[in-house]
Amino acid sequence: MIDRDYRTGTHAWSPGGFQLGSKMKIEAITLREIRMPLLHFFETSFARTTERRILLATVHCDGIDGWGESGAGENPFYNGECIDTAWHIISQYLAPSLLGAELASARQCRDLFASVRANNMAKGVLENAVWDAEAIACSLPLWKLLGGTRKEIPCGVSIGIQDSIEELLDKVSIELESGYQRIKLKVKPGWDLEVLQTVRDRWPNITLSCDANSAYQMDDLNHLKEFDRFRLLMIEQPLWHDDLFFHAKLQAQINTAICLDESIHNSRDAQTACEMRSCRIINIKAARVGGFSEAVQVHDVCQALHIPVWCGGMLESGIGRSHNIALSTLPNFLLPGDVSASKRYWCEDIIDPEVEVSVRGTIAIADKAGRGYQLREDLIEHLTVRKQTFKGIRSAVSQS
Ligand code: OSB
Ligand code: MG
Repeated sequence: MIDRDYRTGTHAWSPGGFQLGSKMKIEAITLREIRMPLLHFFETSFARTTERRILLATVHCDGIDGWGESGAGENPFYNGECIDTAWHIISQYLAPSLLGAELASARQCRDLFASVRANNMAKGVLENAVWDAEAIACSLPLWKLLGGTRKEIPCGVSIGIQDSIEELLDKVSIELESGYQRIKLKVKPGWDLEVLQTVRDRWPNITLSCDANSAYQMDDLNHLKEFDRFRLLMIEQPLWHDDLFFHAKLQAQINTAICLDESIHNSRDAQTACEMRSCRIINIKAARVGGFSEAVQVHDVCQALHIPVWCGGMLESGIGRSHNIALSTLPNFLLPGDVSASKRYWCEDIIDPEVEVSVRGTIAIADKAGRGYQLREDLIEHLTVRKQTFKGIRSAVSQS
């Protein structure tokens, strides 16, 4: 059992742990950008994405390579970060702080990065790469190192805005046939009530939710009240990306549970949102909160306050996807996550095996050490358009 105290961040027992006195020395860090075209465009209230530009980081320590994926988008539209800001912050600030460090646990990354404000996705990709390495060094599955308990996780899908309702209905029906346990529809003004009504009429009993990515304002209160008739599991982030106060006002006036995504950057935000009743559900993305350590703390705060959580996604490649799966094994991940099969997004994923979802809409958790999925390094190399290795303090040894 792991006994976490979320107020102090201390652990009574560090799972796995290194042998007494042994530490991981961060000898070098490699950043790379890979490009992966999506099989189908993904449209939210803020943008349509057709090709991902993905930032991957590798930490090289004691002969072990740990990998992380940033989650940052191509543009600063979901939050204030994007791949290019993350690259800048890592190369100028975070990599120099981490290089040469001797760490007893990946949790120590937070202290090393504390002088840099915000930029959670830049911090998270490095911290998660260190967790990835730590799991291998401890010969433990990453999910066990994080404190996970599930051997199987429930999966949902997030379906973007389509060019027509007919195309959306086709997509929903394919995902339901695949077994997914929850359908989430992206909504925005003009793509909401009619769409939800059509889907609800056709499938009266499915678990349905929606995600507005901050597309509404308090002036839309009467409009948002109309969502109640669709018996949604939740409405995700209806209002401003940086708001807690007005979400609490809104939650008091609608029946549908609000789930917060963009507004939650750390465990204090989670506690504030829960205590203010800004939401009844929280979506956790390790990327958005700056890595696994904070993600676990958000989980623990919500668990203590009886707020269920689920794992969000950022159209990740197999590395981020495998990390999301590991996180989803923690006990308070009570609702199906946006953690779905590789083949929904990619013609080929960069991990082997690819992530597969059973006909019951679940992913089985591997008992292997580390992330549980091998990397296809040749494919990663082939997809790489930019790469930089940092070794020693502030010296970039190679750039291509
Ligand atoms: O709000 O959850 C979101 C993708 C990009 C940016 C924000 C979001 C999303 C998704 C996709 O909903 C989830 C997935 O990876 O399938
Ligand atoms: Mg969301």
